[in-house]
Amino acid sequence: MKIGIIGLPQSGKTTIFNAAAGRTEAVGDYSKASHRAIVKVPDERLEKLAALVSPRKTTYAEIDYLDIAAFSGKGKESDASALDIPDDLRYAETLMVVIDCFSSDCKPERDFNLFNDELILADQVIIERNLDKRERTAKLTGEQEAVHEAEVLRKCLTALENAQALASAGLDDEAKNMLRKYSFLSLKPLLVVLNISETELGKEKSWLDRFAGYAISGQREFVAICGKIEMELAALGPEDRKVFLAELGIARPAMELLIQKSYALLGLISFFTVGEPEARAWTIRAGVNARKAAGAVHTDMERGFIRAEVITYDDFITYGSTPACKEAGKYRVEGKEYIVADGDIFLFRFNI
Ligand SMILES: Nc1nc2c(ncn2[C@@H]2O[C@H](COP(=O)(O)OP(=O)(O)OP(=O)(O)O)[C@@H](O)[C@H]2O)c(=O)[nH]1
Ligand SMILES: [Mg+2]
Repeated sequence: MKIGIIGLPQSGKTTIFNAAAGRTEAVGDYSKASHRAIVKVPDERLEKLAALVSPRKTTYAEIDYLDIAAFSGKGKESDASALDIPDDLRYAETLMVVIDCFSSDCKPERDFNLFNDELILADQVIIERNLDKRERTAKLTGEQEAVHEAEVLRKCLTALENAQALASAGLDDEAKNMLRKYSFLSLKPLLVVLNISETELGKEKSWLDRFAGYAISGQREFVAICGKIEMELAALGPEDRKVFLAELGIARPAMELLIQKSYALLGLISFFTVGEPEARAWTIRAGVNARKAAGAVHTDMERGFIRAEVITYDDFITYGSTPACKEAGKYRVEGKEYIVADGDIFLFRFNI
């Protein structure tokens, strides 16, 4: 999964990137430098499965963090066409926006609104670049698809002109699917990181309450962390980290919290494949069927899907192996429409 870390200049993007990825890139140098890191998603369940089957290789799910300085902080006044939005950011599934809540003169609500305006402007520019051509094609060909696309784009433009993010423009799934090729930023789920100061540790709840009115369930969620401290924690070894976390009263390090929140925001779940060569965690959206899940492993498995053989995580841990689960009657055969449950262990049968 790709997560783009964005926000206004000097909001602490690189600090949060370091905290999330355990890196030590320079912060506070006004460099607006971009960074990228791939991190393993910590996964206790995968570790327990690996301990049981001793595979040659254990492969964690991965998150690809991009730290990108693309926003000016001028909000509506900015020349949106000059905004430098790299393709990498367009391909991100989630945007993590960092808000300065640590400076003595911070104005987080204003900053969030400025940022949101720029997000909306960036999408508006894309539509303005495309709408004329689409409407002309629609008129010329009269093709139903083209007409529909032009209509949806027009509806989006109206929403954006009214300062509304596309995420809250009431688009149905079919419209969202059609719009996928435009990679609109304001349609992406947003995890807002309130970057609080060291002195505000312990008051995360009141920061979250302050922004409760901005949250949109499943679209825009908030988390409050102190980037500076988390960055220092992330640079420590696991043992030292535990000691400091306890001393600071932090329940979960940002490294884990940000992943957990992103998974929840996107409605992601994990399934596992477990064998002697490799034990591996896979990430998919909740509600996906077995055939689609097979496709996450390999497109051939989706195309030639025959059936899925399934053991639940708890059963595998209880009985300790696939043969033991079979003997205990805990081995199921499911068809392509079976909806994957979090923690399912699969063996996909397919033919090509
Ligand atoms: N006190 C305090 N300072 C912070 C915190 N997070 C970031 N800073 C400071 O804010 C400044 C900017 O941090 P960066 O992480 O470089 O910000 P940025 O958004 O990456 O900046 P650009 O990439 O240049 O736009 C640095 O001096 C950081 O030390 C925090 O949680 N507490
Ligand atoms: Mg930076």
